[in-house]
Amino acid sequence: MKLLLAIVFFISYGCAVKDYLFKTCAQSGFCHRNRHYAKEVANSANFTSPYSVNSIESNDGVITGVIVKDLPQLDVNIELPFEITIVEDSFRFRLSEKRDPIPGHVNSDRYNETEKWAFKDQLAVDRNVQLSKSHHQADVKYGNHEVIITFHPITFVFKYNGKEQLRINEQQFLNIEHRRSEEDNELHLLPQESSFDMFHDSFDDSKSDSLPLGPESVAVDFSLVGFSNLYGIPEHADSLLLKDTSTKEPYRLYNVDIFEYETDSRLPMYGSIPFLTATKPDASVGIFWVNSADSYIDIKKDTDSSTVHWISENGLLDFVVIIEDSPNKVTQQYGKITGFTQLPPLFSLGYHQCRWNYNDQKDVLDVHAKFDEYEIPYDTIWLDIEYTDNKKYFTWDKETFPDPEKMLNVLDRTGRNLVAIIDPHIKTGYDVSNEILKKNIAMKNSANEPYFGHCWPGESIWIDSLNPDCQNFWNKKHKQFMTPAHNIYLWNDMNEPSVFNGPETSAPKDNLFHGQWELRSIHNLYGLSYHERTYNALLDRLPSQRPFILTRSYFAGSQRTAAMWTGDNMSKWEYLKISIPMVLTSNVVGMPFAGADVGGFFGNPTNELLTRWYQTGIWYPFFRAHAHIDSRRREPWLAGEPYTGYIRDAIKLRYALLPVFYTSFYESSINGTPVLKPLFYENPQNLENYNIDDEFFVGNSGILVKPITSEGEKEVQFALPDDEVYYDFTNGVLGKVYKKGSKQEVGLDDIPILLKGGSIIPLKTRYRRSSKLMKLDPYSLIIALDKQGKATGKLYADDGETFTKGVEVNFSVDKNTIRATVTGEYLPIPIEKITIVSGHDLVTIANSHVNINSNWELPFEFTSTHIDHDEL
Ligand SMILES: *[C@@H]1O[C@H](CO)[C@@H](O)[C@H](O)[C@H]1NC(C)=O
Ligand SMILES: *[C@@H]1O[C@H](CO)[C@@H](O)[C@H](O)[C@H]1NC(C)=O
Ligand SMILES: *[C@@H]1O[C@H](CO)[C@@H](O)[C@H](O)[C@H]1NC(C)=O
Ligand SMILES: CC(=O)N[C@H]1CO[C@H](CO)[C@@H](O)[C@@H]1O
Repeated sequence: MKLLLAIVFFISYGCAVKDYLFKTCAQSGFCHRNRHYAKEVANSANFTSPYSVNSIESNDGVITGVIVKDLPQLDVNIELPFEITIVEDSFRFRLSEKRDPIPGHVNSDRYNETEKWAFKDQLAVDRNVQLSKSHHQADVKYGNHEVIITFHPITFVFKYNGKEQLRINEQQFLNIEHRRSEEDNELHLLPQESSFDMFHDSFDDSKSDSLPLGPESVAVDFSLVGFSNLYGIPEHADSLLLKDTSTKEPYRLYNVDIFEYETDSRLPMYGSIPFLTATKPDASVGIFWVNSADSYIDIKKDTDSSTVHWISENGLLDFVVIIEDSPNKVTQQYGKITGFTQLPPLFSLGYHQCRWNYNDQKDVLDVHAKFDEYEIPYDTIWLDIEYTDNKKYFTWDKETFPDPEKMLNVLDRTGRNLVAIIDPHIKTGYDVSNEILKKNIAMKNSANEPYFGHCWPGESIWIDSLNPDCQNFWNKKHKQFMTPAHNIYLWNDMNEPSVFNGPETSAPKDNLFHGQWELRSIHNLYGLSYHERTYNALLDRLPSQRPFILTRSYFAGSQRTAAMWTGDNMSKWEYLKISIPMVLTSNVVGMPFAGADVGGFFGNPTNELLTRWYQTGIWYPFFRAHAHIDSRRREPWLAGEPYTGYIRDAIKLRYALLPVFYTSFYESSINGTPVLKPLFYENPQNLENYNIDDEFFVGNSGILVKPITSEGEKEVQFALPDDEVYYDFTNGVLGKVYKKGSKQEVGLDDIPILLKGGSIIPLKTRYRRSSKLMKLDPYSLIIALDKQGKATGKLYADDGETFTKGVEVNFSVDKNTIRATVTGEYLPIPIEKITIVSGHDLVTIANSHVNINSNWELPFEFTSTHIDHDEL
């Protein structure tokens, strides 16, 4: 969020700028050591790995065994027990370390609860897995999959449909840094190992982050056979396609409040999802690294394959390998493990108006009224930290917000909502923090005393949201603060956690949480644990209402309960451009409810940039404008004509497309389909699609978009993912067939869109002030026939608010007949207009006044030709 203030804060405390630079791999003990190890192993001709499989057996579908780490200079073997299970049809390997407890307060086990947060509730375990073994190897078979495990040196070779797809530890980078004392350390080192920063973190001595458990990292390599296109592992301000890092910094996953960064960067950001995918025309793989500690990922690409070296600071060596036919199926399998996105309440797919800050109640209601005056729909207005009494969450500033209930009621009259911010840092010295201390549910320092740090309110404590005991308290606080309004929702910011005076802008890694686990082990899932507590609190308050929460920090599994945005961007063209691959990446890894601040957070966009950002932002699954406190006001009407008109048109187009977005989210909530979908998902056969990240589809709707993201752009040229016919659909208006390779002229009012032949899309085109007021509006159908004269499409509709399932309608057209098949129940689906286009004809069946409430058919004929066509 608000980094300028943070900078001022640091400077006023006399710290140098370099204090808040982030660790590079070379400066980070465990990354440094593992890169060093990999290099030495790769360069030594006679390297013999110390690891071997000592035993393996199968018991009721669960395969267990022990890997031994044998150090010849020691008399001891380090025992590393492992388990292999087939979860939701995918292969999971989980390895731990047998350790003797260390006296003292720290939990000395390896952290093994990442799965409790990342996975959905109940995973299906396939008990039909078959194990056969000989002296040197074992063979694991499940479905069309086979894994050959060689005992020494250890390798796993994965075959799918008889073809080799993935090899694990082929490079022998497997490294499990076992428990040892500092005194004995020399004896425990292999010649290939470095002992850099094993017992002391030298990065920032002033912040004195201790390493009470010494070295504990886990690492291994994955060779992807025949794959050179890799995706995922957000969050980074980088392209959709992952890059080779042999001569660069590795990708880092460590949730931080980053504020100095460049695009084209592997630096860590606010969230992390340790899921990497790779695709080629006949197969796709996914690697889900189940670890919530600080992690680095090195990628090396060769002409026809890639190697991934994954390194985490501690925890288990725990990963799931997914191998399927297509990228869609990989995303789906991942969702079967971590859960699919919640279907968001309908309002949250509308337009969100935010800035830091709307100053008072009157300001909020003025902005609210201006939307109607300018006939611009919106659903939600947001309050940043200044609404509180001196940054004390769960309070209102009584002077500026004397009657929040009245304000909420005014918003409610036109179906509008409020989102207020509540962060995990709690100011010291008022009843909320006093109660947290009394109940012993605060994050602790390494001495197991409550940790005090600095954040927006000044001195603060942090709620330990890993502690189950905090839930009742959190429920109670939310109930008190939010009652009785039903149109208020929440924003969870700064939950990396961001700590102004901590190392790397976060808390010290030796801080302690429930179960005596170090922050080091759980760091990347703290944000998830926090927004899940908030989600549960909202459900506790209103059990039948779907909650809406925006979170800045997130982890694998966050999609179940929250939306994310890409943090604090700059009002510059390059940030508009990079927002598309960032949101696409989030969709590839199962977190579709994502967006970037429209307009950019810092600075003042030109009117052209602001207009283009709205025209792009309407496609973000999460569509919110936001601005820094020092940025000039930029609500849509302030730009003036012609810009305000263009922005209004863009927002109205988003509202017309709400049925498409809602249906796409519905599909995503049952099978993980991306809402913003990269072209290679639509057609993995065409290799040209693999590197396109400035174009995308909206779910499976057939809507293909290429936003304008550079200044002064006058024309646009689409890349087409396949040989189907595509119709021009600029600004949502159906036009001619788009001629492959042609350049179209675009004005500042134009949003370039194509509609794929074979699609049927439902729209709601009447202007209303909010999505809630559109509830009973009739639909229009747009039908674009494919080369065979056929089309299909989907609509999902429900009350938009509760958990009651609604109606699913499958539309199809064949042989000049429109058909609808209906499952489920909701209000009838009224249709007022149907437009059908084929390569040669366009017919509009206006005023069709159909009410679909059960299966339905309508024959049609092409009567009028409105379109002047180029050849197909
Ligand atoms: C391995 O090779 C290195 C030189 O590359 C040599 O110094 C070392 O003694 C060799 N070790 C073994 C076990 O043969
Ligand atoms: C973690 O390890 C502890 C101790 O071995 C065990 O009791 C617990 O069930 C494990 N938790 C998970 C999620 O595996
Ligand atoms: C709609 O189509 C999907 C496949 O796209 C199918 O799974 C579903 O059963 C269909 N529903 C109806 C009501 O025909
Ligand atoms: C979409 C977008 O522009 N995101 C940027 C927002 O700002 C953060 C830095 O604060 C960048 O990292 C993102 O790339």
